[in-house]
Amino acid sequence: MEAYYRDTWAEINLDHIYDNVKVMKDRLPEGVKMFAVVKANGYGHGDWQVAQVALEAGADYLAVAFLDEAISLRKKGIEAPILVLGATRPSDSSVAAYWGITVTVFHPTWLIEAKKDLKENQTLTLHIKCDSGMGRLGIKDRQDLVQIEEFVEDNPQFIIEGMYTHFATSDELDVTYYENQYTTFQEMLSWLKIRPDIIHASNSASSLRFDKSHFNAIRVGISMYGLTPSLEMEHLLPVPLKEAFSLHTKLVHVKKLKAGESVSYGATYTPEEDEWIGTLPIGYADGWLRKLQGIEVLIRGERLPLVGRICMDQCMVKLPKRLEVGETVTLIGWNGNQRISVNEVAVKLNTINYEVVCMISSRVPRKYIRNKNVQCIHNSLL
Ligand code: PMH
Repeated sequence: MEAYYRDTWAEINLDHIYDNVKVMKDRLPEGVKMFAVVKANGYGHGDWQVAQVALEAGADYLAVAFLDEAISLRKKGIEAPILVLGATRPSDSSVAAYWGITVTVFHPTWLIEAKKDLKENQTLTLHIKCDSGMGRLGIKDRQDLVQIEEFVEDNPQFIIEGMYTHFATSDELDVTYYENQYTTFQEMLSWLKIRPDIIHASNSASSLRFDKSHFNAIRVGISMYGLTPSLEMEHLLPVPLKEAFSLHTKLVHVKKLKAGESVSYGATYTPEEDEWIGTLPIGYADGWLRKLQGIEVLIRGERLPLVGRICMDQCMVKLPKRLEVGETVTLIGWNGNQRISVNEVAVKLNTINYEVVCMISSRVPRKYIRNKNVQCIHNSLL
């Protein structure tokens, strides 16, 4: 049996992810840990595969958004510590403890509820989340932190391993808001009676720009995938990053359209002269959104525009001449000596690179490259 039966696939270069983790880990002072953020299926790259290679390259801890993502990694054999960054329902505490997963506590009442669920012989490891200015999850008041510490003192089933916060603007050139958050978090740390082992605040942007906010761990997502946290700070990246995600398809049909004939739903594209048109088996259900009408793709190193509306499963490309069915078409990545970057697609969509890699759906099989060879192929359908 083949790993997939369609001519569309994403290629994930795990060698690049390895190099990105290593180059960032090597910059850190001795003793500073690295969390590899593999939520959202490793930002669309594949959580398990990215987790494996990140750990190999020196990451110490994994981070995901919610409990299901953490359990999924455990079920695939990942034994490294995993932190759930988002809210875990207190009624799922015993499940988290069963799988040995660290959860985030962001309010004292959460602990009271969680205690009801936890079995007597179970322990649950916690990181306290502080809201220093993100306005999302986290304690803001000293009293809440005191209550959390007191509760844990009286309930040894709970272990406070870490305390953290998250920056809202560390990828922006103006550092005012970042500095305010940094100061607020420092103050929150001073409220603690006992300082937990792991203090962390930095995402990719702040860990690459501000050494002072390393504390003793950083949480790295986007830069591990080889992408800049923002275009604004791209020139400030202290290390080279290698993009890991590329997206490819093949010409499945090539035909000549006569002048005046149209392409796709709405007949929005009508060439004035006879024109060669190629059909590609990728569409908006794969995450190649309708808004990408008009973007260029690469064939034999040449930039060619998508014409007509993008359909659910297919779209059409304007060809310079008759080309053969089976020709490789690159939507993201290198083809010949031309490249379409994730950022180029993001700009076209008026969004950020994070969203582009996350939006390529699970219908698209992922081909993993390790040590320059295809290591495995993951197809969520078969
Ligand atoms: N820590 C937390 C709490 C996060 O939410 C994220 C990313 C990271 C670390 C990693 O950030 P980086 O990818 O910039 O390195 N979270 C999100 C988010 O919620 N929306 O976009 C990125």
